[in-house]
Amino acid sequence: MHTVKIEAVLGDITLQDVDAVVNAANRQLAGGGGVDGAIHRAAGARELREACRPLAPCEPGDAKATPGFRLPARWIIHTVGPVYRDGRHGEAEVLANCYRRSLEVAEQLGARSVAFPAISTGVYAYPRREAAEIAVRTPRGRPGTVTLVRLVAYDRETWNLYQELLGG
Ligand code: AR6
Repeated sequence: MHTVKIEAVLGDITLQDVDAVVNAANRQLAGGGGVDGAIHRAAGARELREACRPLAPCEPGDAKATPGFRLPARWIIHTVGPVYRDGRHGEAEVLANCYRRSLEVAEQLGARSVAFPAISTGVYAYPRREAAEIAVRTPRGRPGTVTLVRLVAYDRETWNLYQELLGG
């Protein structure tokens, strides 16, 4: 049994040299803005859209995999985060499910290293600190074949939160 290492980096998820990158997608898996747009552009928008079409819809908290196409990563795991309202509509549970399900799918693929963006903290307006707590806590101590979880912050505030919560 391996213990999973959790690390935080500041950077662009499309450049991560890992087995699988997670995408913060929408239910239709149709591409969009933010990290979703960046992943679609970098992977190859046409191929990725075609690969996603038969997998849609993806419910919030669930995750589905496609090839990584032109990304350094071999797979893309598309998950759909919660739209944040007031924290009383099960948002935390759905966000934790995104991390949990993405790791399950990674296991099924045989991926050993997985990079996550800060799911739901952009357009979906999840408060950064609460989201970072879930991102750090959910993969912790998880048994299985994934040995590296890399939390990719795109802004310094998120990176600082990850460092603080990881005790770095
Ligand atoms: N690498 C890593 N992180 C990034 C990158 C990047 N290249 N670009 C943005 N981020 P968002 P959501 C960060 O809005 O809130 C899309 O249109 C960004 O700073 O991408 O889950 C989908 O189609 C933020 O911290 O995703 C959905 O409709 C984080 O990624 C909707 O947005 C997530 O921001 C999903 O919204």
